[in-house]
Amino acid sequence: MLSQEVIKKLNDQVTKEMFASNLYLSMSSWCFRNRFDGAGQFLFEHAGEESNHAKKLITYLNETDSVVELQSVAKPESNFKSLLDVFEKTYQHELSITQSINDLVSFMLEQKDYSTFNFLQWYVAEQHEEEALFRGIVDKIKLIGEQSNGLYLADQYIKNLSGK
Ligand code: OFO
Repeated sequence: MLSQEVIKKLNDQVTKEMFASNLYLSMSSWCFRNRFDGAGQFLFEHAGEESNHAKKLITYLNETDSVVELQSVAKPESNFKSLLDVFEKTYQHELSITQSINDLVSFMLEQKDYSTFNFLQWYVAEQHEEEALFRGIVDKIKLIGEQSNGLYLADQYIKNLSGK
């Protein structure tokens, strides 16, 4: 049995994961519009992962007989300055999600809710991987350069990360 405060916080995290999913779908479409098909495909798949993160939380809430209250999700931005801008924003977004997960973890410890604390460890590990993944892409775009040839190579590099 989860406390009402824990249920509220987990529901809020569902909204954040759904926002991330929509944000990455929006970024994916910007990439396709700008002929970065590799990045578009990568972000499209990643949006699916974010939606799975939300579903995993919903399943946990259902398993604990808690009320799932879906909230409205804010409109993500749809215009970006460049491929680098897109991935710098994904990286910043992942940092904000990490902060949110860390806050949840601290809260569960304070509350002595060890079951939810344990459940959240999966998200802690996931955030570590995602931060490294997106920071790696930002670094690679900078390294390859933003000239037209460089951008093509960066797009191919990102394409090969699909599914990671
Ligand atoms: Fe990209 O992170 Fe969800 O949790």
